Amino acid sequence: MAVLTGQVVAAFSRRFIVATAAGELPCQVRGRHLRAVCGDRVEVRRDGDAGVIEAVLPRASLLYRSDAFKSKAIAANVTQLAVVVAARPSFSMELVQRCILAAEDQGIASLLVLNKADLPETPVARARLDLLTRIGYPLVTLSALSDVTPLQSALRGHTTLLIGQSGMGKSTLINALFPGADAVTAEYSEALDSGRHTTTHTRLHRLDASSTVIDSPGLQEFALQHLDAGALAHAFVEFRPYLGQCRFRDCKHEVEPGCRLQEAAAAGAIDPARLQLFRSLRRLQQNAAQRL
Ligand SMILES: Nc1nc2c(ncn2[C@@H]2O[C@H](COP(=O)(O)OP(=O)(O)OP(=O)(O)O)[C@@H](O)[C@H]2O)c(=O)[nH]1
Ligand SMILES: [Mg+2]
Ligand SMILES: [Zn+2]
Repeated sequence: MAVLTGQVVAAFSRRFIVATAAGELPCQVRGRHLRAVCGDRVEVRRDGDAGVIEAVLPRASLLYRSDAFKSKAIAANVTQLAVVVAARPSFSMELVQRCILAAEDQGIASLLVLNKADLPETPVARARLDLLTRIGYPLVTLSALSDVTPLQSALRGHTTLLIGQSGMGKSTLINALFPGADAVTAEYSEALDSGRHTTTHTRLHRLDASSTVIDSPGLQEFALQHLDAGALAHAFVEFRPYLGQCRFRDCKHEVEPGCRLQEAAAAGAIDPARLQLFRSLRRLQQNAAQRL
């Protein structure tokens, strides 16, 4: 029985597809404690047409989201997050920012993708993203139904995770980038069921030897309970120059005198909306900590 190395390209709850030099193998994991996620590099013991994941190799990054009760790994070894939004259905700027904060915590760069540029409401959606483009997050505007070349160069050399709410067009982008991927897409109906998403599992696609793209199920929420207050502040990239500079070492950046973040917000160096978001997320964390 040969031992192969490979990469997890699809993760269902306890079943996986691993791409190896010998092709794609359906796999299970050995034992109860080993956890594998999409993007993981693994050692597989091959047994005929299937395999068993024996070991997960060290991860460069592990992106996860949480709620008050549990954390859930989304993908491993991601080097770039592409948050996909569109003018329709409407998107939540807070959700977009939460995704980016989780990525920053793992040292993962983020890119904004404004899809469905053919929709007439696109300039309004574009204006909402200013909050993030001003900080320096790059934005690619395109229409997955007509031309994805604006996105292609941004994907080179990266393992990119496409993330976002249902109906933004992540799987449509995948189909345009990978003719043959045959990812299921569907019109999103807010009226039908707010918990519905079309894509139900993560799937990794290889663009070239050094570039891969991962499709993921639509998000309804993205909690950050796994970040403590310090990590949360650090995840706001534009706060970093001010951290550790407040008069009080345990400054909560609320109403304390000598708070460098409040000063920076008053001076227009950071956006007050971002400081507000930091405060509300921090309060959420505290409430969760009290419940436990
Ligand atoms: N007008 C327009 N519609 C688009 C575009 N891209 C995708 N759509 C449509 O948007 C709908 C949702 O697309 P999907 O690709 O299924 O969305 P998704 O983000 O993968 O959704 P989940 O898998 O639920 O997370 C489909 O009806 C697509 O045809 C675009 O560029 N322009
Ligand atoms: Mg999808
Ligand atoms: Zn402060």
